[in-house]
Amino acid sequence: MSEIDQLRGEVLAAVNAATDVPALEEARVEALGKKGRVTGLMKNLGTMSPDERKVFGQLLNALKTEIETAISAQRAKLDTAALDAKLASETMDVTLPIRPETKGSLHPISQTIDEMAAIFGAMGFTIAEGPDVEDDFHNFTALNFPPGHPAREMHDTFFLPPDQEGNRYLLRTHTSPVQIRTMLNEKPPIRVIIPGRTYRCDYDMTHTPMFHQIEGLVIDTETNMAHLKGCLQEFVRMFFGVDDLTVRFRPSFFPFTEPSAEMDIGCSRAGGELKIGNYGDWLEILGCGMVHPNVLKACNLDPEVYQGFAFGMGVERVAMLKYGIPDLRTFFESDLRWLKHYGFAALDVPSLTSGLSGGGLNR
Ligand code: 2NL
Repeated sequence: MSEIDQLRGEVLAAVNAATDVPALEEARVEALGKKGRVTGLMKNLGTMSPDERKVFGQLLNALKTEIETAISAQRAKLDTAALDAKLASETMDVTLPIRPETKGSLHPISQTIDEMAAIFGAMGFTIAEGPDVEDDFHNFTALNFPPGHPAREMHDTFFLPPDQEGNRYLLRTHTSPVQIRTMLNEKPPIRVIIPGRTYRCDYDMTHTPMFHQIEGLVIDTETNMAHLKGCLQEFVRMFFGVDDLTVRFRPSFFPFTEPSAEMDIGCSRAGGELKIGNYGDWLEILGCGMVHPNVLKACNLDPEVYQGFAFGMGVERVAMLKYGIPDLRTFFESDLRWLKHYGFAALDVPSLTSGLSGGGLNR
């Protein structure tokens, strides 16, 4: 008994006195290592009578757990202290002037979003924004995802720990929750675009865990598929700078639109080079459809009175097509050479009168 108490006192003192990770490891090995003091006592159990072994074994196991807990706590303390020290030593003066030789540039994602905003802005759309952390209602329920729908539980949604009331939060998997918020807060007519970050637990050649979407929503009393077609055809013509660019629609499915479609634009892949234009081949560019009556109802809009269209596209994908960027993952590597090559001059603000881009490439 007292031997164990003494051992406990000495080991815990050594653990708590450790001021760095190697010292802590030394204390651990001395107690719990192969030749450690606790391990040594455990080896003695075999020589004891069954009754003695039971009592002594339990005491040793409890001691072992106690030591392990103390080691973890001390480790956490050392880690925090190390991080604090690192943060304290790595401060920088953000008020210092930039180096005169450094030229900043706009990321192609920002430039692409600005170009889209200029086009849709000229058509009378405004920009809406919303939180990246959303709840089930805005990200799924209001968008007509039924309760058991795979997307809700899909392993590719980032869920946050539930709050005290048990409400589940997540990182939005699309920008659609912002349209829901817009419909709940504003009266039609509605004409908004929503550019922003979205998140899915996925990482490979063509997926990054954070990516950007731009979605659009029009709600009014007479809005129909012809408006959808005219609006999106005009958009791609302006965006790709091809005045007579043709589009085609293929039937598709999204829970939040009915009917749903995917829109293709004309292109050519001759010689392995992608060219946008009426060359006979087709390239998928966005998804769209008429807002599902259930979505309108979830936003307290009467589907007998209001209807509208919505669309969504991936910003990275469209930026890659327009600017010939071959690899998605390079968008987020913050490689200065890449940024210099693909970035845009800060003052090259896209507008329909000055032009969207091109002349402004920092090349
Ligand atoms: C895609 C397709 C789409 C929408 C997004 C939407 C939002 C509301 C209601 C109805 Cl609140 N629809 N958004 C509609 C159709 C397609 O995105 O491929 N995105 C990358």
